[in-house]
Amino acid sequence: MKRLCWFLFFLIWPVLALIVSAFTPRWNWGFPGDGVSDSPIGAEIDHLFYLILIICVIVFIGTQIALLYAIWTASGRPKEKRAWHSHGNHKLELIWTIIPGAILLFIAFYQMRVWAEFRIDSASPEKAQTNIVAEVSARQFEWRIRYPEPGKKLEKKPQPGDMYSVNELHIPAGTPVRIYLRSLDVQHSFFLPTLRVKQDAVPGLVIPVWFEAKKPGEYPLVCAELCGWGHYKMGAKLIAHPPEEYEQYMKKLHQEQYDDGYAKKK
Ligand SMILES: [Cu+2]
Repeated sequence: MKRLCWFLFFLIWPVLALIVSAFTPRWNWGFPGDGVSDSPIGAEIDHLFYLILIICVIVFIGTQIALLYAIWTASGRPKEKRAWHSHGNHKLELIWTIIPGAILLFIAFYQMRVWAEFRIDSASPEKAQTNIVAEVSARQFEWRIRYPEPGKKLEKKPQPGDMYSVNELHIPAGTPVRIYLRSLDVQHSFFLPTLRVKQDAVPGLVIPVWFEAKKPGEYPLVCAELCGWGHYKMGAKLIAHPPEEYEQYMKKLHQEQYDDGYAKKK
């Protein structure tokens, strides 16, 4: 009876894993938003995620079955004969080193094209290299954004006429854009979950990141690195405007931060 109870207890998990992996993608439980239609690399990132998920499920079920087999067969034997010692078995050591190594190598090569598209200039869309819309500086615990003056290019150093905002990143929709990502203190992570974009912000580095919001709308921007007690406060917004509206918004922002302020001071 005891043997059956343990057997059933360990049997529940692989069965649950199978049910969860088979049904949740269809119910859209797994991913936030619709990465496929929101972002140009969304479908490929999701595909990689599912591939790794399938490999993990197969390995998990395989190890659980081995465990069930061991419980079932060993528990009927006398105590001193229950365990089987494999120490020093070179064949086994080779098998369980080569198989995981081969799986990791396969994943490493399989994802190279997507990684290059996201991280390497020559493989990313041309527009993503030139359309630099803002500098995003992470700090405990907010996102500070710097935009160039309308009609000017963003320089790496702040310029007179630059515009600033906090926790709101405005971009034009339907076109690849690039930001310069920095951190002013500790390590943060720039994460647009619905667009499947994640990049660490590292102190001392200026990291270019490109992405595209295919449709206008509001998308969550969060920090994905536990960066201190107020990490939870780094919930911000990415706002993708239709292109004409974006131009107007930038002009309005410039007016608010320069012309109006200047007029009021006078
Ligand atoms: Cu953070």
